[in-house]
Amino acid sequence: MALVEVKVPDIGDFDEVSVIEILVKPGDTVKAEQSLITVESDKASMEIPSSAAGVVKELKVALGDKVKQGSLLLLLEVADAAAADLAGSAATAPASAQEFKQNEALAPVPSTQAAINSEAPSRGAVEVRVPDIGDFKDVTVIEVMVTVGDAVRLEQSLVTVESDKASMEIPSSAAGVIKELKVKLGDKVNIGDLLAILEGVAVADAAPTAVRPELVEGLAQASTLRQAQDRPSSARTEPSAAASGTSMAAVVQALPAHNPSAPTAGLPHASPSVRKFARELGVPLEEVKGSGLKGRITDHDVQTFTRSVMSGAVQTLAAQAQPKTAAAASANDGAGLGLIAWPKVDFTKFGPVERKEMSRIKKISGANLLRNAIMIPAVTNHDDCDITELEAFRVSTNKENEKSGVKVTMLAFLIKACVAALKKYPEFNSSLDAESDGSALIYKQYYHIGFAADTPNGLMVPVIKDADKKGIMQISVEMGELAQKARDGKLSPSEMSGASFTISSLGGIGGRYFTPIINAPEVSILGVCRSTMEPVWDGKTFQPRLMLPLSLTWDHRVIDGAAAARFNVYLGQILGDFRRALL
Ligand code: CAO
Repeated sequence: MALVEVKVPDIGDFDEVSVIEILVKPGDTVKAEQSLITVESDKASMEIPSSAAGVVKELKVALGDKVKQGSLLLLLEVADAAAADLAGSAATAPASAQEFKQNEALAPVPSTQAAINSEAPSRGAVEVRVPDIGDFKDVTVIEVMVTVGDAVRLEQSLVTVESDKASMEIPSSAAGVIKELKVKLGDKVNIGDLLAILEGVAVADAAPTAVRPELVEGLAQASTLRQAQDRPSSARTEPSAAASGTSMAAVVQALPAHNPSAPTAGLPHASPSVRKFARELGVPLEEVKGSGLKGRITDHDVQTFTRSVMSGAVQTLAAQAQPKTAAAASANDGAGLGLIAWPKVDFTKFGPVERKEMSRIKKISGANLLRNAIMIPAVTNHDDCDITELEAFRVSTNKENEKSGVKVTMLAFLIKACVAALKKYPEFNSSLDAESDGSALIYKQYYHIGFAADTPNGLMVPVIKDADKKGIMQISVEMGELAQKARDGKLSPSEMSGASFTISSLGGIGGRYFTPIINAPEVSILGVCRSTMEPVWDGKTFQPRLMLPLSLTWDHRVIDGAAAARFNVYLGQILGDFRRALL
């Protein structure tokens, strides 16, 4: 066995191209001509095949690397005889590069295109045809990037065509407005086929060469000459020839037919520009469902996928691979989020320890909290409100009702005050519509308020249904019952579901402010801490006032900071004087 270096073949004048896919890994057995990597310029992509059969020993490139002719791609272990042959076969290995070279040559050929444009039906209208693609026959239109009425720039991509080895975008030979499209998805096209008719053409871009017969003739001759030079026998051409539009037909025909069992078979189909777009957004193309011909992924598919992920309607596989429990989160290496690994520490080195399994509720709520914390662009507004009179009223009410055994809590007032604020600012009582990829809001016309309850087993969120239709006393009673059920672990699923807004009160415990995590798919949550008597300036003197700290967390996709501030101010006004809720 011998070790052979596999390098980037002749790709013409292209200085550097990006490695966008690596189709093999160390240990893989590859056949001669099996695709190893995909490289891409800004106009075309191609797969670079192996020059020999063997076993991949070492990869020398990574995704995103820039490579050029002669760059080392990988080390291949091949049989000795094959290694001996390889030097001789090296000249044919770069053949595939000619395809790429030609693909690239396709894009910037306005001069050749201008020649074709000489057949324009009238001045101001230009026919855009398939440029010189040599003997390459019947390429399929896999993407039409423009529609009638679109204004296009010179060299703006109009359609993407695909052979069995490469896809390429065909640019417009002139600037103008698309008057007619002459191809549709799935059509087979060849050199010279009419793609579109432009009108209102920017004559400066296209006309000068298009209407000069002597130049047209010269170009036509040059084109004929090139085709004659580029017969299969001249599979290897000089880079300069590629740049001037060398035919790729001979080279393409010399390539092996696409092998569906090769590693490329499972790869998503998308044009170079769509791949680039997906990479910029960090979208894993293999998870995107293509709506184009034969499942081809379009720009729109990438946008739709992104919206779905942002709204929470869809999770990427990486997100799904995230831990199902908070405990697992700490064990996870963070790779799914592209984070550095979670520290793994042997705590026994520092002192005695005891390991205890987390409760089932903590594991479940932890996983939900993790998702909500990561996926919601959450902001928290802190504010204080004056509840001096309200607390005095609450205390006196409880004294009057001592015999009834019903204790009115501050939380019951908070629930009623929140209902009033939710009615005034309905987006706080909404959810992103997961069905429409998060591009619409569902405004709830009910007011079911969840409240966080601290239980021995962990955090639970029972829900007071239809809080708008209930009085303070009824809410207080119901809250006491639900809190007790939560502590006893006896809450039914229906008693914990359907909340449109949640309050988390730490008032009975203490603290100043905190940043509660939104309970998705709700879009906001109110955190409340312990009220304290504070000196408040009334314009003349400092007055002792009971101030309640409020922390409102909101989803910035749905709510703006100004709306959040208004919500908090209004909530404070209601708690300061409940008569305002009647206005
Ligand atoms: N400021 C000052 N005192 C307050 C207060 C506030 N904001 N809120 C409640 N209190 C007082 C109450 O008046 C009560 O005092 P008395 O015993 O003298 O009447 C005492 O604190 C205890 O109240 P409570 O907590 O039993 O009752 P509650 O209605 O305020 O709350 C419940 C009920 C279920 C929400 C609460 O028991 C609880 O579990 N809170 C924790 C919620 C939680 O864990 N949130 C964090 C979620 S994020 O991890």
